[in-house]
Amino acid sequence: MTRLRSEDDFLALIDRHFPREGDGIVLPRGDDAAVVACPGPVCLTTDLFLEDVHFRRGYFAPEDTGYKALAVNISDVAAMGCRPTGFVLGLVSPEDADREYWDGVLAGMATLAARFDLPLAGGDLSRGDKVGLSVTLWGTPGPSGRFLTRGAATPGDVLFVVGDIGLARVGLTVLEKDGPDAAARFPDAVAAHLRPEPQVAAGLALAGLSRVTACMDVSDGLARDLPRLLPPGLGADLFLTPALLHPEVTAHAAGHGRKPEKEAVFGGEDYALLAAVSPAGWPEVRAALPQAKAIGLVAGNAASTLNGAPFDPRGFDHF
Ligand code: TPS
Repeated sequence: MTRLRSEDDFLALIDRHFPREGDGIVLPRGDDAAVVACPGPVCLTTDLFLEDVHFRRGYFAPEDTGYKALAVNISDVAAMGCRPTGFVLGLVSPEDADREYWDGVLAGMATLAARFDLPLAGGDLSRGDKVGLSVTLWGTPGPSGRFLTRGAATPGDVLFVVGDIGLARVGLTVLEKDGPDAAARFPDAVAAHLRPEPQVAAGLALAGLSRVTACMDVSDGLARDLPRLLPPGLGADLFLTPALLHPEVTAHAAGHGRKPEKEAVFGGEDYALLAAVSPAGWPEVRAALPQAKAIGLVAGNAASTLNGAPFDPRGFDHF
């Protein structure tokens, strides 16, 4: 175990993983505040990633920790139909998180940042009782100039997802039970939990389709997030067949005597996109994104159904 001796020591480690120069960086890291170029309106998001609230050191490799802290923020920008363009980073380190630990965290984060050509514009460090990462990320719209928002769906719109729902929650459940060994039996679920893939290309494509009425990323589970997508007073009729679900979701549900569609909607941390499109626009969505899966229709009243039966939205809540 090599201790990080000082703040300067930590900053030097960050410099080893993240170049100071980058697209949009007007003043490289090191001054009191960052100076970045904004070509026009940007979307801005922030998400905390805290030990024992959002992850456990027992089964998150340091590289996975850095990756996911950034990925969940990129997912928010993707859900706005934007591409991520830069970020700042706050880190909290307890005494027992050594240089090797942070080297891994920063390496995992830097790999993802490099994939999206994302410069690190600045940040802050502190000692604390547990590991904590705070990422603030901004992004710019694609060629359409449009930000994809929530709240503009209308009755009859097709609801669809891009990405797996319920899979990451299965990953969390098996990791909490079996630790890292869970990957042997549920490899995709564990990967979905540790390393969610932010749907940037899909979000940009959807922003270019004018018949897409609303979009968000699913972080608290479909049941809890769906009401947040829809305008007040509207519900949804969801139709979820096992064919729409990942085989590891159906297998896990079967092993616990649960219905697979319930396992899927009461999940969490999917970081899939959930969106609505007018019926005439659904073929365009399918053509642009063959992986998009229709899961239901926006209903004219607030009562939602799942495979024909009424269901109460609920999911994960920190409070
Ligand atoms: C140790 N969990 C944490 S955050 C979240 C969920 C479902 C949803 C989005 O959160 N306990 C541990 N690890 C976990 N991953 C969870 C519980 C589950 P936010 O609203 O902060 O974006």
